[in-house]
Amino acid sequence: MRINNVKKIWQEGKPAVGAWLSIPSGFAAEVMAHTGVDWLCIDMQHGCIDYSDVVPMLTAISTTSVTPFVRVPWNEPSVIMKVLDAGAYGVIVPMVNNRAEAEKAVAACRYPPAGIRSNGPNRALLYGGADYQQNSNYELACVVMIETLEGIKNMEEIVSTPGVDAVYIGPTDLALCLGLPPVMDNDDPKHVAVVNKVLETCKRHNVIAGIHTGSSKFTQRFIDQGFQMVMLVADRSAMSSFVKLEVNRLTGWTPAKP
Ligand code: 3PY
Ligand code: MG
Repeated sequence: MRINNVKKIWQEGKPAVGAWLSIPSGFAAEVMAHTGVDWLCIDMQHGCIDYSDVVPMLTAISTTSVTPFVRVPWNEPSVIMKVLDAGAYGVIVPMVNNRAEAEKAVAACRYPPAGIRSNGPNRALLYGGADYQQNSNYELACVVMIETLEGIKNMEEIVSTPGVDAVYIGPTDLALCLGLPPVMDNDDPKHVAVVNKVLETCKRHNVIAGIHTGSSKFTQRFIDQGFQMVMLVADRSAMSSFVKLEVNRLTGWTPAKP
């Protein structure tokens, strides 16, 4: 089976830097796959993306060695299984609150007897290779998100759930549940304290710590701290901020009002 490059990076103790896809386009995914990032995540939770968009996006990413992840809309086994069947090498599961929910996510990613995944890896077999079913329980990454008050309270039991490869922080949902504005790159001491606690808990349990950012400044900070799954930039914001920057460089012309 094709190896999971991100898991290899993790095993070497290095950070894997990724980017985020919310635009439903195979071509946009391919462009993002040629930028030097280790992984891409197709966001079915908040991106404008359905399953029929996910498949050509995975196909486009697989023209490169970038590792494809999908964030599923919810902790729903049928959706987790379908994105894995389409060739995702990892799933990111939002808003995981406790051990039972973490176990549910893990079970959907693994074939029996380790889990409950149903057999039918149609595109995954082409991408992963003929021995996919024998090795996918090991190669595929199950990443659960901590970003709710209940998740914070149950951090220890979520992080230590067998089969959880990484725990990923959603900074804006985390901020909201702490009673703060939904700021991505967040310096509020209450926010920083939880982020540090997730990192410390992951380190203690030998689980990869991950976090979403909105800038290279915060990506660098989290890499330096020891996070090994860090999201650097999203397609929508990259497109929008670069074009705005160029628009605002011009003189003798007034930008149009959207
Ligand atoms: C959050 O900020 O809550 C996220 O889930 C990032 O995508
Ligand atoms: Mg979130």
